[in-house]
Amino acid sequence: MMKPWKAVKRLLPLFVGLSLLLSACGREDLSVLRPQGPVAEGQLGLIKLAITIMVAVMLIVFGIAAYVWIKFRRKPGQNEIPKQVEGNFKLEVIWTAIPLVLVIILGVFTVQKVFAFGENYSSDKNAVKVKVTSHLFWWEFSYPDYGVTTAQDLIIPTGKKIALELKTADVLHSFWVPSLAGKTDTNTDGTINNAWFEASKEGVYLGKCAELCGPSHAFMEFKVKAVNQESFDNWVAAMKAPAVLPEDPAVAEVFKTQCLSCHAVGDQGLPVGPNLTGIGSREAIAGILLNAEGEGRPENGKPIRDNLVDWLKDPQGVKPGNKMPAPKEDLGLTDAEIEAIADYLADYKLTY
Ligand code: HEC
Ligand SMILES: [Cu+2]
Repeated sequence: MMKPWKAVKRLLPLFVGLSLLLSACGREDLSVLRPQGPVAEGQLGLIKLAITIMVAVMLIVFGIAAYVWIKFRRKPGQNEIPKQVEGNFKLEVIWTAIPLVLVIILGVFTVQKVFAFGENYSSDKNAVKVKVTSHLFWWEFSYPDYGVTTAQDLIIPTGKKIALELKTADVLHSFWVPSLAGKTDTNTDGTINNAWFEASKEGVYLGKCAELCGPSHAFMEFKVKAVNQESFDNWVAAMKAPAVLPEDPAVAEVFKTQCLSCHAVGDQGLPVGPNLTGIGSREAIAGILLNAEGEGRPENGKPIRDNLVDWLKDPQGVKPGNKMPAPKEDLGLTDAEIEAIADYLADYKLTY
């Protein structure tokens, strides 16, 4: 037989590996354990309540079991079968009633939160309404009350309810910002899901698509950037300003004919792909190439111009299966034109 310490030594790496795996290797920005707003806080509260009840039940049940194993062990020389007991009415009532009470406690708090967090605030005057549309593999955010549309970075004011109306443009995706709220699916049957959240503090919160949707599902990231009310108002005003186009007329012409057939900047272009207004101020390019100037995780980022060049030279390399044609191979741009457009987009910043 294996000695106990040998078994421990063999199993230790497994347990270390599993605990790393279960902690998602330390992606703190994707943790539900660091809530940054009331919805995520309430959801974490439910997790804590359930875990507390489960741990208490485990301790009591395992404690009684251990007591029984030791107390009623077969003693040396004891050969007769012990007295058989069954059908103790009092005990059976107790162990039916206790779990019932526990389940009722869990149920009452859960149902209460499910209704509170499923509340539709889209006609609330104090809430900021945002229409979220998921696309393979990017996120579109439009603000019907302000007449602006953006992509990848959802800009919100702190301390306000954000009333989300979620739908998809293609397949099933799921909207998830772990530090602000749980997941909400974007349905394929045309129905709209409502959800809301609120960010208590300014900051950049990582969001992810939480429904396997295709080859670049894992790259379908976005950011929620919470700013103060004044910055938010400035951002809206800057988004509504007339479009800024490349200064060089030849570059502007290429950009208008080859890019504005799918993208919009300011009041120009078409909304097939992500809106590019003020893309120079974004946290990331295509949601996944982190910009060094951004606030998200700058230590991992590259200068925005380099990210734009990486994307424009090989969009399929960055996000396999995405719907953007390759500027060089498919749209016939030269390297010089691609770099000129990258310069222009990197400089297209919004002050807010
Ligand atoms: C056929 C439509 C189409 C054309 C034409 C097109 N794009 Fe795109 N573009 C897209 C789509 C769709 C995406 C989103 C890809 C993804 O993230 O899955 C995208 C993404 C981008 C992004 C990243 C956007 C973001 O929010 O981070 C940039 C930058 C971009 N395109 C620039 C260009 C430029 C410059 C041109 C012209 C040379 C161009 N695109 C032409 C469809 C198009
Ligand atoms: Cu998705």
